[in-house]
Amino acid sequence: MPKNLYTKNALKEAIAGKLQRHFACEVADATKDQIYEACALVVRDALTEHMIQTQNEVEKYGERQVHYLCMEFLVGRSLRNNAYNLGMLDELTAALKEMGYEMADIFEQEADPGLGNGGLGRLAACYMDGMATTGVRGTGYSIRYEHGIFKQKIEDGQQVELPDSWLASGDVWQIPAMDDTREVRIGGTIDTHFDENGKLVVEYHDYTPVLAVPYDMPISGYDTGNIARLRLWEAKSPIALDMKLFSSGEYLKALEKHAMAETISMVLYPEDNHREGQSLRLKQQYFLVSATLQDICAKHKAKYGTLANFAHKHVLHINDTHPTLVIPELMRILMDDNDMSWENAWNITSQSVAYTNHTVMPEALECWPVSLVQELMPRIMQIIHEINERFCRDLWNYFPNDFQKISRLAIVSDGIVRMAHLAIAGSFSINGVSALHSDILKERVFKDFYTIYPAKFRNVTNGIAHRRWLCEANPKLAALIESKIGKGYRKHPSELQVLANYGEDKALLAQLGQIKRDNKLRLAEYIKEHNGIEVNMDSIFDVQVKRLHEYKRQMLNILHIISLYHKLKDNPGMDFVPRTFVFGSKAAPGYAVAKKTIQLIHSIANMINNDPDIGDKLKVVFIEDYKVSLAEMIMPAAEISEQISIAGKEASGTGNMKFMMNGALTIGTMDGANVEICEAVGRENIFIFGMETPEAEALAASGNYEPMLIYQNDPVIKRVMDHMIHGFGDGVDYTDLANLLLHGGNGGPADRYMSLKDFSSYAVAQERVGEMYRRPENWNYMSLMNIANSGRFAADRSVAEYAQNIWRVKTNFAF
Ligand code: B1N
Repeated sequence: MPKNLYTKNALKEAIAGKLQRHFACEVADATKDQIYEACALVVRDALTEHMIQTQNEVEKYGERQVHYLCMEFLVGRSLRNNAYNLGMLDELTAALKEMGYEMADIFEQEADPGLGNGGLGRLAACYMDGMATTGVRGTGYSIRYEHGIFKQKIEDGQQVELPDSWLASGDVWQIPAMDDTREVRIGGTIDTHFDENGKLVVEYHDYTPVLAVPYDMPISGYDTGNIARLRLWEAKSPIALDMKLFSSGEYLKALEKHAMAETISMVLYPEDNHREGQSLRLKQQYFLVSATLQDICAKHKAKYGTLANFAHKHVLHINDTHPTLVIPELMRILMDDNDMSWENAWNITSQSVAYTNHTVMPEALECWPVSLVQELMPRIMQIIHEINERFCRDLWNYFPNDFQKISRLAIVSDGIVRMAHLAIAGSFSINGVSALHSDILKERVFKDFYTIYPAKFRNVTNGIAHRRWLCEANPKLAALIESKIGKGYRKHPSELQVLANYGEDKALLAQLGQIKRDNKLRLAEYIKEHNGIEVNMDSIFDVQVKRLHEYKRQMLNILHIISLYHKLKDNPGMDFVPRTFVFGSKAAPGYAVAKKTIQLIHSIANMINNDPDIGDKLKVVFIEDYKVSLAEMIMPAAEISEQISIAGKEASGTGNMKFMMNGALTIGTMDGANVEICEAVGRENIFIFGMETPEAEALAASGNYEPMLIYQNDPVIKRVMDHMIHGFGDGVDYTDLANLLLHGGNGGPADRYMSLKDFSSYAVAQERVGEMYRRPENWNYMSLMNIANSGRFAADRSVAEYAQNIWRVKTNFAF
């Protein structure tokens, strides 16, 4: 639909038309759900038109394209985002209003696709938005999981996982592209020999064929015709089940293969920052990689007739090591299917692949048993062995005779394939996701690789889609900002900086406070409705929403809440700045400590929220089923953003950026991107506490962390821990968690994340938060400084850095 048709009346007519054709109903009889779908179809028409144009331009100009491979894309809802980016949100809102509907109600009809776990998947989605807006020719590739991240229910304070079936209402945005269906081969055996011309022949026997069927989601850029496409592969079996085979015994075999194929895209693994060593996960990874590469190569060959210029035309960006098999798979395609020599294939491959590392947690670094790779993808294992041999020969030149080091750095060693080593060896660029994290990669995690290939290492600090997280999620704040500095920041986020000139503008500061209050009210109503808890509007909304993981230290927050409770119990009349602590978090279903921590939050919430001595001075709220659409309501309402991981473990964090951009103040450790947030806003506008990375790492390495000494010497901590050991009056036993903090678990060292060590400085920082909150004008000033300095954390900036320093493609972004 051309832009001049994005008028209220044209939209009304278009929506009515869709209702008539798709649901055979008129506006007056339509359900909200049908209205939503009609709106989505209208917006989709505009998108597909842009998508075709974008594809045609890519075809015509043959510019280098970026292919972003990620096992997760946590895209969130699409209707509002696309309408906003296409510049039709206001007209659509007005059109719906005249039809008798509130836009917000209609948005709520859309499923929130949970095709990811947390930060990694959401980052990929934010970068699609960034690529579309900055003019990068980008395609994302992932799996069309039938079941995304589980739906979380809380029963008796405990997490229960329910399947999420987002496809039921979420497929309006996905356009099937059956013609691009590819076949991926899993398992079986191979037979390699040279034919009479000396050409390598690879024969495949008894493998399981799996069809990869693509569905495309167009994602619009803001104020541009450029569209980024997200291609989601669905696994289908081509094996027709034929009862005639039954007597020959072939039927069951066929049935088994059929079922295996269709399982591949059935479910997203719900682990975050943890590797899952199951064969289905490896099949998923290879499925994604093989389908994607076949697709790119087939199109490339159709255009150029050769793959020799592949690296000039494509970048294959792998989001963490999960798609690392692109390296051997591209080698396979170049050599086996295109007769290329090893050397040529290797040059092309290693000049096409770029790798982003997202974690230093040892339990998340991927490795696969050789035997499993061999069983599921025998040809790929052969190629990995060859890559490894050549790589070790190279290592020998750098570290002659140092067998130990070479075996430590090898790709294959002790029957294990180390995916990160493969990714480093086979790529031209490796980057971390915050300045601190990139330094840790160079200085510690990949130190030896850094000595060999210093030029491969970079940093690109993460960024978030600021239009979604600020303009759309917080329209009142956006309107206030725009009344002062105009709309330029929508495309040039650094212009937010101009807001810093308004620090003395008392009226503006008051308006900022009022908007925060309005957003708090919306969250309070949600809490009232869903948790039955009445929260105090004058309390500090102190929020920790993120995956539940020990290193993120929700526990530290909880311990502090218990200590506040004790303080208030001792002296109920004290002058206390009221607080509402909000948690939202999913735990991996197999992660017992994380699940128990969720239960602990509930036990404490019960105790505190129902204690008449406490009244509305302290409340603890757990928001069930935290997801993108809830985050969009929570971020604008937060006043304190909890970013309290132990220093050196959170690669970046991106929630921290969303909070800041919405005017929340951070209480945090010097970890991940908190370091850069601190630098951006200045120490006076953030609450920093705790050990810094060198100290935390040294203490952990020394083995001298002795929480029992802290317990014995700090009466506040002692009382908190004793309370945990005695329980919170609901019969649930928490000695297991207490023991973990005080003595360590399973004979291991005491609490690797050293919550007790940072407790007192955290409590002091929280004390400062309370004092600052007593002076609303100062608080609002700090809030404004956070918003004003958040522009550098926009995804547009991150994407433009990737484009300039890694992908070497042009953008329209001005730094
Ligand atoms: O990636 C985010 C960062 O902001 C976070 O700090 C980081 O924790 C997160 C295996 C992961 N790292 N690794 C994962 C997710 C799923 C999985 O199966 C690892 N997630 C992160 C974006 O850079």
